[in-house]
Amino acid sequence: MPEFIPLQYSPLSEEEQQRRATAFFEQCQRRRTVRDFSNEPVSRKLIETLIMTAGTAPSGANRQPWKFVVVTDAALKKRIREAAEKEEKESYEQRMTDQWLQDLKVLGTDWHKEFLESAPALIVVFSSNYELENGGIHKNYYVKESVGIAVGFLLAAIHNAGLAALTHTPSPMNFLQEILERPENEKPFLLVPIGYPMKGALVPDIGRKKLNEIALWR
Ligand code: IYR
Repeated sequence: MPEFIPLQYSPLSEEEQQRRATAFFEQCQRRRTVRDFSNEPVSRKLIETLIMTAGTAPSGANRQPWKFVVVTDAALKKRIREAAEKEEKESYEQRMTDQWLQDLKVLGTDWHKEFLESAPALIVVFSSNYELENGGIHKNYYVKESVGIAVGFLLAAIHNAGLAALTHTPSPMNFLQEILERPENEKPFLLVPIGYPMKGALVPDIGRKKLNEIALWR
C-alpha cells in the first residue's frame, strides 16, 4: 500500500487570491530575456536555492528526470562559448531556414554568444530519458514535459530573485555532454546563463499576446 500524509494547505480569501495572482502576474510581466550581462557574481547559495525551487516541479511518476550543472569557471565557460559559437555559426549560415532567420530579426541575435563568457554562471539543464541503475536501465516518463516545467519554475525563481536569465539552445548541443562529462543518459536540454543585466542593457521591443488570443472559455 502507498503511504499517504496530510496535505499542507492553507486556504486564502478570495481577495487575497486575486491580490496574489495579480501581483505575481505583474511581476512575471516584467520578466525579460536578457542577453547582456554584467560580470557581477551571483552567490552559490542563491543559485542553489533557485535550483531547489526548480526541483519542486511535478514530473512523470515523480522520477525528477533533471540535472542542473552550474558552470562558473572562466576556462570552462570559454570552452562552452567556443563550441557553441562553432555550431551557431554553422546554423545561422547554413542550417536555419530563411523564414527562421526572418523571424529572429526582431531579436537581433546572431552566432556570437558573448553571454556564455560574460554571465557569471551558466546553468546547463540536462534531461534523462532513463536512469542507469544497478547495471540496468530504469525508464523515465514524460521527460520533455517534466524538464520543461522544471525550467519554467527555474526561470520564475531567477526572476523573483532579481536576477536575469536567457534561455539559450545552441544546436546541436551534444558538446555540453562531453565538456561537462555527463553520463550517456543525461542529454543537454537547455542552457540558462544567469546574472545581473549590464548597465543600460537593451531588450527587443516585442510584446505578449493578449488574453483573448491565448485563452478560450467554453
Ligand atoms: N539558437 C540560436 C537561434 C535562436 C533560435 C530561436 I527559436 C530563438 O528564439 C533565438 C535564437 C541562438 O541562440 O542564437
